[in-house]
Formats: sequence, C-alpha cells, structure tokens
Amino acid sequence: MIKHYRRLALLTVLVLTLTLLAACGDPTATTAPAATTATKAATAAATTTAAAAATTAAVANSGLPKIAKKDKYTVGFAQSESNNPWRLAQSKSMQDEADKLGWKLVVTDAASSTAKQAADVESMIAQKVDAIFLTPREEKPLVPAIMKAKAAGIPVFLLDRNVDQTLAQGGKDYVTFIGSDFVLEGKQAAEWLIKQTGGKGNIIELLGSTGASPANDRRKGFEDAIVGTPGLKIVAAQDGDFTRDTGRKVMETLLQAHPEVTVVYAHNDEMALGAIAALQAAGKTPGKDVIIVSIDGEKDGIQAVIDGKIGATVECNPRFGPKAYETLVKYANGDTIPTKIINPDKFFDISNAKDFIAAAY
Ligand code: GYE
Repeated sequence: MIKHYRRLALLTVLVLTLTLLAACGDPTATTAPAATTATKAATAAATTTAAAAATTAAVANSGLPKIAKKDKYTVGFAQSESNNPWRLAQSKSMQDEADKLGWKLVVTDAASSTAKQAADVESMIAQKVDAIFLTPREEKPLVPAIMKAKAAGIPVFLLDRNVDQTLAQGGKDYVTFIGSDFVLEGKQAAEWLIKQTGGKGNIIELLGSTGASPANDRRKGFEDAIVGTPGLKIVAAQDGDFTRDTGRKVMETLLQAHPEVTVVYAHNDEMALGAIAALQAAGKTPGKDVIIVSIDGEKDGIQAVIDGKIGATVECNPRFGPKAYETLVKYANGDTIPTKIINPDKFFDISNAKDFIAAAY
C-alpha cells in the first residue's frame, strides 16, 4: 500500500517537472510572464520612488521641530572642550549674550570626549531645553545625538564645527550651521605662503583634532591650493589636537625626523605657539629659519605676528553668541533660515596686527 503511494507521488513529481520544463522551452511562455514582471516591477519602482520623494519633501518642509515664540528661552550649549583660548572665548560669548537677553543657558563641557558630548546632548534632551547649540567635536559620531534631539522635538543649531553632510543636513536634521568657511581659511593661508616663500619650502603641517570638520577642511583648502606649486612640499602632517602643548610635542618629534623644515602650517594659533617653543628649543629662529602661518587670530597669536614669529594668521571668529540667539529668534518667528550661515573672517599679518591686538581674546 505504502509502496503504491510512493510510486504515485513520484509519478506526480515527474509529470509536474516535465510540464514545467516544457513551459520553459516555449519562448512565448517565458517572455510573456517576464515582460509582465518587468512592467510590474517598473511600475512598482516608479510608485515607490514617487512615494519616497513625497516623503523626503515632506520631511524637508516640516520635519524640523519648531520653537514656540517666547520672551525668554532655556537653551543648551554643548561645548566640545575648554582647552584653548578660542573655545573659552566662544563659551564666554554664548554666556554673555544669554545673560544680556535674560535667557537660561545650560552649558556642558565634553572635555575632548566625543562620547561625553553625545551624552551631554542626551541630558539636554531629557531636560527638555527649547533648543540645543552644538559644536560637534567630530564630524560623524555626533549625528545620532542630533537625530535623537530631532525625534524629541528639539531643534539643533550647529556652531563652528560641522557634521558629515552625507549623514545629516541643515534644514532637515538640524536647523543650520553657523561658522567659518574652513576651506577658504586654508586656501588663504596657502596663498599668503606662496607669495611669501616664492613657492619654495618644506612644510610641516600641524593638523587640528582628527575627525573635526575644521581639521579636515583646513587641510583640504591648503593642500588643494599648493598643488600647482611643486616647490612647496609637505614633508609631514600630524594631529596636534588644536592645543599648544600637543602642538609643541608633535613639533619636537617631527623636527628630529625633518630638520630640513622651512615652513610650519598650523591649523590654529595654539599649535603654532607650541611649534615656536619647539623650534626655539631646537636652536631655530621662528619667522626667520622657519616661516609660520596659522589660523584663529587669538591674542597670543596676533602678538606673535607683531613679534615677527608668526608670519600671518587667518581669523576664525569665536564670538557666536549674538548670531546664535538672533538666528534662534528668527527661526521661532517662522523666518526661512539658510542651511549655512558663514561668518566673515579677517586676515592678520604685520600690516594690521597692531590694530586688532586690543580687541583679541
Ligand atoms: O580654530 C580651534 C578650536 O572649531 C573652528 O576649534 C574651531 C576650532 C578653532 O579648538 O582653535
């Protein structure tokens, strides 16, 4: 009995297989369903794309959390670190302006820890601040925190450092980026250097903190600008973390490996000042044996220009308070906010350094 059923089952399978094979061998049988499938797929794809486009448009128009109009706000300022005069000047400007307006400012200091900065943003979300001002220490790792704030209905404004634009965008995930054009800063430093050296030199580049947008962009702006000047060579480039002490240590090491250096390009004045100390310790005269160009325009940097140690420094303005809060108010009023607000920067060299030292930080 069982044997009989097995034989029957086998026979059925055989018949079914043969029918299928026959169908496959028939050109009309194969093309027709394939064409139908293709058409269906195309229609489905078109519909999905249209739906996706509609979603994207909707997100771009209404995805950002709004802020209610109020007389006074409670806002968060998530600072990345406080280890150089630039960052201290930025924090002071944010606090001074909040005090002037009578707003409450919740300040955190991530002390150079990107992970802590993400946690700081989360604590601001938990405190339900009206808006968060964030200086993302690095371009990528702060993006999830920005998304969490957005999901919690709290708008984020990026100050001075940007995020990776493939991961988050202004007008969609955060309101806007307010800061300098770092690529332009690097370019201006390079252009001054080309003129000053006649296009010849062995450069040590002291890079800002790894992963920070000003470090990436200042490198790009500078390096792209010297491509057409083969006499200017970068003999070494290393992270000096935007601080004087690390700048000095890195410079000491690099000097031993590259005594032929004639130029230092530092991504900020603090590292340039560290490099000056290292050069002097090695018996070299900054400004003579080695030309130095940097960025920021802090008081000690401008003084070094006056003293002839730093050749030029491109300004990067840290005083964000007025612009930051004014932008928030405009946003609360329903004004359209550009997705990037670029600060105009000056350029300091021996011709004008004296005029700006008194106002510097
Ligand atoms: O140049 C540097 C600071 O993010 C633009 O960070 C800022 C930079 C600034 O630590 O001094």
